[in-house]
Amino acid sequence: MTLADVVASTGSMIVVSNRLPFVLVRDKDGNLKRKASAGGLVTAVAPVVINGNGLWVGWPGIHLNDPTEPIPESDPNDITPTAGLKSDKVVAVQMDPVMFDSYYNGCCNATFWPLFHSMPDRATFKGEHWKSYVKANKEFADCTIKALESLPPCTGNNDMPLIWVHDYHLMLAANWIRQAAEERELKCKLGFFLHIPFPPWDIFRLFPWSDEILQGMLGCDMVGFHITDYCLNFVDCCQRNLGCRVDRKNLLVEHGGRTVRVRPLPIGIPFERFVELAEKAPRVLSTNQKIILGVDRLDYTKGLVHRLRSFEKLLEKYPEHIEKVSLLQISVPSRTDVKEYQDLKEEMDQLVGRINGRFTTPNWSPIRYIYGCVSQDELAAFYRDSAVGLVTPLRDGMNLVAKEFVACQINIPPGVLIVSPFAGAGETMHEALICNPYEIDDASDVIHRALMMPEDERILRMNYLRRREKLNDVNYWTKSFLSAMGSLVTQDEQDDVGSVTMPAVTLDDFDEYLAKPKLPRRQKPECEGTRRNCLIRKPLN
Ligand code: ADQ
Repeated sequence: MTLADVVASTGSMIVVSNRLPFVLVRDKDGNLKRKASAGGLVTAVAPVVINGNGLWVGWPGIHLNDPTEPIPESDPNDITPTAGLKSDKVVAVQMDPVMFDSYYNGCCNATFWPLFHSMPDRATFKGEHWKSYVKANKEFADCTIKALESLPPCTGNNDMPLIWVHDYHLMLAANWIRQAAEERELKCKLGFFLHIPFPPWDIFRLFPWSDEILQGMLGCDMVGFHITDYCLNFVDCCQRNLGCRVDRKNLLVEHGGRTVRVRPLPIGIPFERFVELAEKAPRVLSTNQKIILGVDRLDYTKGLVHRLRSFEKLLEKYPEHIEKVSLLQISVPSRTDVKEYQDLKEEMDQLVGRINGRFTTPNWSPIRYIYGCVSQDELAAFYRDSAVGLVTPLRDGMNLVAKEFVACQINIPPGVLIVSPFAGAGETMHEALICNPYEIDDASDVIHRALMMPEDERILRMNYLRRREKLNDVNYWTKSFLSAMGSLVTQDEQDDVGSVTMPAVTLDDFDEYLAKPKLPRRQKPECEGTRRNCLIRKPLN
């Protein structure tokens, strides 16, 4: 890769998310080990973090009795406030476990998750959870300020550090980061991205502290959502809750003497990585039956019960599919210590049993149900070899499974994607068949149509879907974020977001970067070349 191919942020990036891009786990001897996470977010922002010599702030996935406990491969004499991580690139947030539980399981998952998915009946509103949420966000804000202080001082607007706060766990942090940065005369730009839907005003206002949430988010210079609908909901709430002056057409909100940009930034997937996986993955399914595939976290927003009922209706209404078609549902366990999720598992187990009991023949079972995590190879093989991808959440910010399914559809003729209009993916993947998960009868007709679709129509639809996802992949998403922040450096003023490429960074590269040992306070890094073509900062270490 040449310098000219590379794009970077104009300043260092600090990513702030509930979780660090790895978890700390204890091995059988009780020693701490780091285990990398392979999520899309990590793949997307890793190149920008590395190129800008940036940092990551987040919870390391474990509560340490002694937050200074070193991990074995580090220098035990080096006591730092990074929970033993000893890295210059990571700020690990540590909290009292009871407070963390109240913030994370209480406010984030029992209040914001259902409320923002427009399921207010499932939401609980407790003052003590809210207090913990406020405290936790303050803690994240303090750690982010420490991270900001550790960066070399910036010289002007062009190399201002960029702080990127993620998701519904941290909707208050930005305002405190801004205030503390101003007090310390530290310059920075602040951006926020919400991975789940932003609800309409009549739902949002049910939350007793909704004003505070908006004020927290408006601490940013730019607030991003997956789709325009969520942006408009947010703008509407700012106007109606806080009385802000807003511009709906240009998605702008005036607050505290500043203008905050609101932008739709639909997330993508590492498309080429999924194509490669699909090309290499050995066949896992040995069957002549057509497979309808569902892949989800076991969560009530994903519409799994409705999906099973639609499949049952399909077998009732269209018995020609009996012994010819199976539903393969892969559900990854999620929030297993929460009663609602345990109840959902129980309901799914019973429903699978009942439908299988009703339709199974000596040579065939209608539903194959895997409750667990599958490897990326296996997942790619399932996506590739299925006739129908069934993505029918009741509500979903985007839904990456729909995108991964089309990336892996490399066989000719390809399969068919069915997607819910209540997922962000349903808004953007126009050539998929749209299916309202609440209309069980209608949904069974859509599945039948997908199973019977002629080859040429399947090819046409899948070609369009794949082309779009390839163009709008996860790197495009990161570049769009940088561009929306005014922090995208390109070779040429004429370059648009799509025409610049990101350097490929493997998870191992990123893991190694994050493990870099703590050094004395850094000086300003040297740049290669003049400001105009100073695309990569030369790391000091
Ligand atoms: P999630 O609610 O987790 O994400 P989704 O976008 O579907 O939902 O991502 C799930 C990921 O988990 C996919 O990458 C998928 O491959 C993986 N996965 C699911 N089941 C699996 C299994 N059994 N084994 C292995 N892997 C499995 C939140 C929001 C979404 C939004 C994303 C990204 O709720 O709406 O799309 O963030 O912004």
